[in-house]
Amino acid sequence: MNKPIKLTITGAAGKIGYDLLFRIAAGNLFGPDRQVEFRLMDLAREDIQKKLTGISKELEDCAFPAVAGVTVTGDPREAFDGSEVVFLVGSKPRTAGMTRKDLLSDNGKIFKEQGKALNDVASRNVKVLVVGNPANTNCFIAIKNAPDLDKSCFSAMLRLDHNRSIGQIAKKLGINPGEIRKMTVWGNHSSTQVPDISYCENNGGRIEGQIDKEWQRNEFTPLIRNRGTEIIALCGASSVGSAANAALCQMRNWYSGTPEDDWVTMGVPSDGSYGIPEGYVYGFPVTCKDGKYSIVKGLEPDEYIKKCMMLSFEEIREEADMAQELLN
Ligand code: NAX
Repeated sequence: MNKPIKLTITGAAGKIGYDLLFRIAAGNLFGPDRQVEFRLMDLAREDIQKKLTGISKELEDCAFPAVAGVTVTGDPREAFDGSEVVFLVGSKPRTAGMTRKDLLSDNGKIFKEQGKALNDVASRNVKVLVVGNPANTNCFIAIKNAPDLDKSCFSAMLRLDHNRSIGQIAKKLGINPGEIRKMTVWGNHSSTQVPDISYCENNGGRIEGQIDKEWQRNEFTPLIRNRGTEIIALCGASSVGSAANAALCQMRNWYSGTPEDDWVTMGVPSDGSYGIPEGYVYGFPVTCKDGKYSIVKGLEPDEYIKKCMMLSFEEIREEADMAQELLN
């Protein structure tokens, strides 16, 4: 029998962490028979640790066969010790009226400290998915603080944007979302992101020929870019169920691979592809195999998309500049 997978969720006492935890424990990430040793991490505050203890008892009460053990901690080193799969969710969520840039000063520090702890104690093949916002830049900060880990151990979550795009295309065409392949969201997980349907296919062939350009530019793109804000306005809090689902989808593809003839969007350190300078964490189409991701090469974005891609990159560069003191 395989050894249990060591898996950490930070911010496990928060909304996304809580939702994600029970889905993984139920077998939605590795299958119901693959055992997982959970490390639930959140702030070391007494009230929060008490809540985590309560959550760990709830997990016991589910009697999930896949749960090999649960540790509750406020210490990142204990949380990441030997970890193979890590979800960095813990951070402040964006609230109404707050930009993602406002978040950087509060949340960036967390990813510096956790990057260092991962560097020191995590498995050398760890897969770290950064969910906490601003996700691309927090991931960049964590990478810079973990020089002994390969940068391909890290990715930032752009899967919610990817899934939102597929959901809207399916709705527009009146088809099942499961039919849609090769969606791409370039850039930053922010209002500058570039949802690009140019390569999307369904059973009827290329999607582009089935949807007019005007809808794409004037309705679809703004809707996807502003969906997070729309959810905050309606629910009074940022996305939870769809965010936990996206984290699960992104890690599942990374761990188990992408289907033949398809790809997914992940925020990954650029290798210089598509004119995005090396090292910056940017949304790219990727395929995954044997636990590794590779950026899809050879696509030819049109001039309009290229311009939008560079604008989103400029925002990422600006955020990285603002985070200078956290980079080493
Ligand atoms: P919650 O406020 O419900 O939970 C956050 C948890 O993180 C809290 O329990 C808090 O105590 C904990 N925390 C704070 N600092 C910590 C630290 N240093 N170490 C460990 N834990 C710490 O927020 P929630 O709704 O769960 O959102 C979590 C993060 O996900 C936010 O940054 C949010 O902006 C981000 N999101 C990212 C998305 C993406 O697509 N990349 C979409 C959804 C979400 O907005």
